[in-house]
Amino acid sequence: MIKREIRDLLKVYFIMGSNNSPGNPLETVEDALKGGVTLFQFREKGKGALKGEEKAELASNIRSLCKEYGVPFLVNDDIELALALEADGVHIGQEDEPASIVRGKIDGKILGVSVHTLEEAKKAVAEGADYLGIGPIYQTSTKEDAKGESGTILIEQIRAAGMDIPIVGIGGITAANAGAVVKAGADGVSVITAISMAASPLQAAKDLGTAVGLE
Ligand code: 3NM
Repeated sequence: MIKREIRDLLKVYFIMGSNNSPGNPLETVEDALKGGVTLFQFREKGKGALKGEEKAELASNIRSLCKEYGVPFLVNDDIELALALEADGVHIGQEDEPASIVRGKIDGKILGVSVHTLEEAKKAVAEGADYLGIGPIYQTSTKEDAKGESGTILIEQIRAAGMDIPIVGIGGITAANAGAVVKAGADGVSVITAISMAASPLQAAKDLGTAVGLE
């Protein structure tokens, strides 16, 4: 996939697992898809997360929904699940399998890598990342082991270093602060709470689209 397309996919990037949704997770995801999210990541982690068959079944149902709405579907960490579901890609963190190994396993699919320093960013690019996830930009309580909020400094450093890799910001992002993340040099924003916990995930997705300048 060419960089231009990935940049567009990152604009309103919705991440969710069953424990992020107060109601039926499939209904939440469908509402968000109707609201125009541009990319979806299945992230089944943390307290009460589903495992085994239940996890695979939910992932498969969401995968089908995303197909229906023409939105690419990524899986967090679980490469085997991603391959089994013919997902469009995988997102990994620094504590997961090295990007270079994952790249070899998912030839042709999208590879996203979370980075926290300029060095990690350079390494991820060299190892074949298609985009970088940078966060937490703002305070978040969604990820149990999240680092302290760092603002947009790293995004600015990466751009100042002349790197044009697609970037998405994450952590505590809402329609109110998403514009600042894009202004700092990100191509888009990824959110859990701002959509999954919204009274209307559809409206929340639309509002984020407007905030990042989506036509
Ligand atoms: N990764 P919310 S922060 C999944 O900093 C995740 O890498 C982060 O959830 C990182 O939009 C985060 O609810 C949680 O703040 C984002």
